[in-house]
Amino acid sequence: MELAAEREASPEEIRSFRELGHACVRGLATPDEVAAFAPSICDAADRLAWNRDIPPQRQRTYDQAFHQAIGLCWQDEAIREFVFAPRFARVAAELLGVDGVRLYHDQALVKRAGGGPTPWHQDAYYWPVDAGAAITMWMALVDIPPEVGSMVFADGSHRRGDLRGPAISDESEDHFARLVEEEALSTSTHGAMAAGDATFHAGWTLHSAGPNPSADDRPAMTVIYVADGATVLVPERDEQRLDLALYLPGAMPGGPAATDRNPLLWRSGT
Ligand SMILES: O=C(O)CCC(=O)C(=O)O
Repeated sequence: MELAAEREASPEEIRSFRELGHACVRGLATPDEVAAFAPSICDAADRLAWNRDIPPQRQRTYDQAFHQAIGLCWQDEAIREFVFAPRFARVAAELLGVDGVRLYHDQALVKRAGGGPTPWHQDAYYWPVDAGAAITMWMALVDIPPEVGSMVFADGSHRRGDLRGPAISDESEDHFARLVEEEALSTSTHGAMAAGDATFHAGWTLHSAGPNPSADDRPAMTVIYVADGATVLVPERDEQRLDLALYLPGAMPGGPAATDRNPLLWRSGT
């Protein structure tokens, strides 16, 4: 199945992303398209999640939130087609307002039936690239009911940059939940999702997600894009050093974020 047919980001999606730091794009993939790819993604996620075998007594909040499998596009050709889809990449580029985007990395996030909440965090905490040049797409691979829902975003938090909280953990949850409460930050969620609906959020957009009280797993696939022409920054912390080694192998601070693991996925006019 081809995911080549493109679509433009709408003015409302662009406004939402730029003003609020997040946007919801309903129906970015059709139910048939998702049905063609989801089994490979879910099967790979089940086999390859790095945190799938942690015994319950050693699981941190983060491990209880979801099984996380990274870099699936390099494991399976069908998944590569999904992750490299020009349709998704074009929306990412247009929301960011850039001429082209490259792959930063992909990850499947499967919140298990009964799984816990996703603590508040900022993705760019981990990224050795300018947060304004990168964007996360999160796509529902099944219909997600309201009681499970999608992410909760702190509106406009992307404009505040690094809020200097800790890595995703109980500590980040405490730190950022206090910030949200003390500053009475406005939050929003796009709520229930149909398979193929996606949200996009900016690197510094503060976000979290609720638990999964349902009897069904909640698989989602994410693709993180970096603007074509973005520069690698000097890593500030170990998490950024690790991301640099894993997702930009061989790239040097000051140089382009464009290794052979970062193919160009969409460029305007091509
Ligand atoms: O799937 C979730 O619960 C959270 C996802 C998330 O934090 C992200 O994609 O940045």
